[in-house]
Formats: sequence, structure tokens, C-alpha cells
Amino acid sequence: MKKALITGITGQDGSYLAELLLSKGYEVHGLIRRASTFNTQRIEHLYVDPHDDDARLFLHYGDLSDGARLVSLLSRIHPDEVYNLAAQSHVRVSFDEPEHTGDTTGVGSIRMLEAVRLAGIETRFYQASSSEMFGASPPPQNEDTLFYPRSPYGAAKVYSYWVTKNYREAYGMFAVNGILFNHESPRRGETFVTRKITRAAARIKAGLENEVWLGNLDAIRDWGYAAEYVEGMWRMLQAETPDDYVLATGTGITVRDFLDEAFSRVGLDWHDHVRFDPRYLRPTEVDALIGDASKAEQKLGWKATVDGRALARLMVDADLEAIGYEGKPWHDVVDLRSWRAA
Ligand code: NAP
Ligand code: F7E
Repeated sequence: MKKALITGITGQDGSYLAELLLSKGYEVHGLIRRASTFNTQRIEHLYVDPHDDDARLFLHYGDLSDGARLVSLLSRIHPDEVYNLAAQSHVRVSFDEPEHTGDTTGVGSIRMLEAVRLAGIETRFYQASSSEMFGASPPPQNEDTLFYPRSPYGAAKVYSYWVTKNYREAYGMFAVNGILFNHESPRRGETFVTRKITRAAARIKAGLENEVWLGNLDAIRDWGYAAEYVEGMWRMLQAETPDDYVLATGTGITVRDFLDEAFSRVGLDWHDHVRFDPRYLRPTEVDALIGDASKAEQKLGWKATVDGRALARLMVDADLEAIGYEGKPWHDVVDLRSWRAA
């Protein structure tokens, strides 16, 4: 049985990746942060009491700021594959907490790489690199596009990208960068723009609120579906030789387009509900990210099938359903047949 260690297992991608690896028969270990409240909602459905014989998911307290702990965990677990997904991942927040972002999203990666090296184990290493590294470089962006980060987050990811490449060259480690464009899902954090919009559309439709405050609506993003992207991560670590790959849909739409799609799904006009708040603007914005994932298609056989508009519909549907689960039957507030048929 193969063993994998996932940092960031409680996040959006970590939860889909854990699901995928368990379905492939892996024993999965996850690094979680100690918090005063439960932070494992996204993986609760996967959890089996570790005392049960069939338990294959094991969680360990740890933090990317604590290098000694990472070394001891890696020495003990001996994973065949490590997926380094943990990060302070919010671009706007990285302007408020630049030092913390540098420590987690940047230096945290070299702590993981050093932990692998010092533990002296043979393991394949995946680094969660980001299209934010391209920043101001115009689209379409691929593996050869110049990095021009526009935020402390983007700059920290560039550092992580290069140290991953360096450990591959310096120590012969099987270490790869997945350069992933935006990918979303019903499990996306509520403060990222897609989820903020789809959650608002559902709640406004349900009469739970009436407006949502947003920043720049002109930015273009290449939004794909997270569940498909974790398959691409796994394929990168199954390749014969280590290499870096872009994962993207190849289609870009604006935040405005995403709003159109999400609100029309529930028969609303977003112009009646969206307000502008300059707090959500960034000191430097990334205007347009549209990826060219042809290398991943040719070499890994990976291709995205869900684009930004389909994603908006899928996420609104899930947010409507979630309101139902909270106790308010959503078929009371939405005409089931009309939006299912749409
Ligand atoms: P996410 O939902 O924000 O999850 C981040 C994870 O990192 C959470 O599990 C979080 O734990 C953990 N974490 C944060 N700081 C940590 C620390 N100091 N020590 C240990 N764990 C820590 O992010 P995501 O969307 O799943 O993205 C996964 C990775 O891909 C991130 O590195 C992100 O930067 C990168 N990425 C994401 C996208 C995207 O569009 N989603 C695109 C490109 C790259 P808590 O649950 O305790 O907060
Ligand atoms: O913003 C604009 C905002 O925060 C998208 C992370 O996963 O993808 C993500 O970073 C766009 C930006 O994602 C609001 O200005 C308008 O232009 O959803 P976001 P992001 O910054 O693209 C990359 C690839 C990552 O690696 C990151 O980890 O939407 N926008 N109004 C807003 N954004 C937010 N969050 N909130 C607003 O109210």
C-alpha cells in the first residue's frame, strides 16, 4: 500500500486529494494545525476512527513554521509521496500579513524539502505552485512564461517554485511544481470571489440577505474545478521523470461574467444586489490569467472539462442545497424545476 503525506489536508484541495488517494488504495497522512475549534469539516466524511482496522487516514498536528516537527513526522511516516499544499493562500490577505505569508507560503516549502532531505527518505514531492507567479505577464501563460508576481503571496510562491526546482537539481529529488490556475468548488473558502458570489446568490434568493460587497469586477481568471485538478497533481507524481506543469482550462472570464452566470442561475439580476467596497481592491492587481495546459495534456493526458461558467452553476446549486441542509427547505424558496432545467 502506497503512503502519502498531505500538508493542507483541511483545505479545499487537500480534501479532494485525500478523497482521490484513498479511492486509489493509499494510506493517507495529513498535517493539521492545532486550533481552538474543529477545522476538519472538509475531511470529516473521510475520517475513520484510527483504532479501526480499516482506518487509512491519519492526522498529525504540525505547522509549516515548525521545521523540527516536520523532520520527525517525515522520519516516522516514510511517505512515498508528499503533497505540499499548505499555505496562507489568500492574495488580498498577503498584503495585510506579508511576513506571515512569506514564512508559510515561501519558507514553509523549504522546511518541507529540508525535512525530506534530512529524514533521508526516498519520496516524490509535489509543490503547489500558482498562476499568481505570472502576475503581470500577459496571457496565455505556460511553463515558459516569465514570472512577474504582483503580491507578497505571488512572490512567496515564486520562492517555493525555485527551491523545489533547486532540490530536484541539487539532490536529485523527484520534486515537481504544479502551476495551477484558479480552481474552485463548493468547498472553496467563503472569502474567495467565486464562493463569495455563489453563496451570496443562493442566500439572496432565499431571502437571507440582500446584497454583497465586492471589489474589482474586471479581473479575468481561468477558473476550473478543483476535483479535476487534484487528479493532475497525482499524475505529475506518477510520471517517469520529474517536471513542472501548468493546469488550466484555457478559458478566461471576468468576475462580472461569473456574477452574470451565478445570479441568472437563480433568476436574479446581480446589478440589483452587488455593492462596491474599495477594501476588496488590491494595491497591485493581476489583470488577466489564462493558462495554456497543453504540456499536461500531451505528457500526462490531463484535460479540464469544467469551465468557469459551468463551475458557477455547479457552485450555486451546491450553495442552494447547503441552505436546505441548514434547515430551510430550499425548494420552498426556489422553483426546483426551473433552475434544474436551465
Ligand atoms: P486553502 O483552502 O486555503 O487551504 C490551505 C491549507 O493550508 C489549509 O489546510 C490550512 O490549514 C493550511 N495551512 C495554512 N497555513 C498553514 C501552516 N502554517 N502550517 C500548516 N498548514 C497550514 O487552499 P487551497 O485552495 O486548497 O489551495 C491549496 C494550495 O494550492 C495552496 O498552497 C494554494 O496557495 C495553492 N494554490 C491554490 C489555487 C486555487 O485556485 N485554489 C491555485 C494555485 C495554487 P487550516 O485549515 O488550519 O487553515
Ligand atoms: O480573487 C477579484 C480580485 O481572491 C479573484 C487563490 O486561490 O487563485 C486565487 O487567488 C479576483 C481578483 O482569487 C473580490 O481582485 C473582486 O482579481 O478569488 P480571489 P485570486 O486572487 O485569483 C490563485 C491562482 C491562487 O494561487 C490563490 O491561492 O476577484 N475580486 N471582488 C475579489 N476577490 C475577493 N477575494 N473578494 C472580493 O470581494
